[in-house]
Amino acid sequence: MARGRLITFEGPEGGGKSTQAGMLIGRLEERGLEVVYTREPGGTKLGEAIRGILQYNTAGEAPCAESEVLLFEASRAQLVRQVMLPALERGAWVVCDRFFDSTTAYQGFGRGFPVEMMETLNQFAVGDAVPDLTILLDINVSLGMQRCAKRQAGHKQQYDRIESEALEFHEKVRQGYLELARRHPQRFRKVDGMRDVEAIAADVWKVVSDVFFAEG
Ligand code: T5A
Repeated sequence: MARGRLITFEGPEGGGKSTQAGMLIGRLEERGLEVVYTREPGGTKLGEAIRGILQYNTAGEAPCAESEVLLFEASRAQLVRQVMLPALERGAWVVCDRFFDSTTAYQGFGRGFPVEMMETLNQFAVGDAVPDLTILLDINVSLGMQRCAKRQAGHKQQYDRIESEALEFHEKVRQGYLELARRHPQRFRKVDGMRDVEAIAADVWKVVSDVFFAEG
């Protein structure tokens, strides 16, 4: 059985990653593929517990910036061993809502930790589980945050700890993603996330088709 494929969605807040991941999975399943959806932080019992700590301080206090990095990596290491590698090895495709590029963008470019250090930690956490394709849903920060605000109002929720960061932080994250896409053109494809859902989904499908299903 051929190893499956790993596709990750990345980008600033509110870019539509979860929406587009769901739509892509539908299309892949229509082709008869087994698809596993997962997300970061989370995707395992340990990872979901860490998600609570990172987003809503469920340990009773906020992690310091260094702990934040290591908690994201711990969640990731567990997800890779418990979910991703077994799925890929049995030939399933894995669609992951955020992966290690989020640490490089948020904790590296956003918080200001050295990007090379984040990449070393990412590599330790994932081993050879490197995405075959990373779709960067690019969105300007104010539109992304407007979408998040609308969703929060609908669910009567508060922003989580990282969403609550200043716009300047989120702008650094966005610029960090654009830099990563420039540095890794063979793996990254940038899609404009500022349009309607169907137009974005059409572009996402075109990218996936070109990368994996092109004739010849
Ligand atoms: N983080 C994560 C790090 O700092 N380091 C790391 O290493 C990792 C892995 C995770 C947080 O952790 C940080 C990043 C995040 O701050 P999360 O709850 O998983 O938090 O949230 P995100 O992944 O950031 O997801 P978002 O909340 O930003 O949303 P999505 O998934 O990008 O967008 P989606 O699909 O949920 O859509 C958001 C809203 O917009 C609407 C949707 O209906 C929804 O209400 N929408 C659109 N509206 C108009 N037009 C469109 N095209 C739309 N698409 C979606």
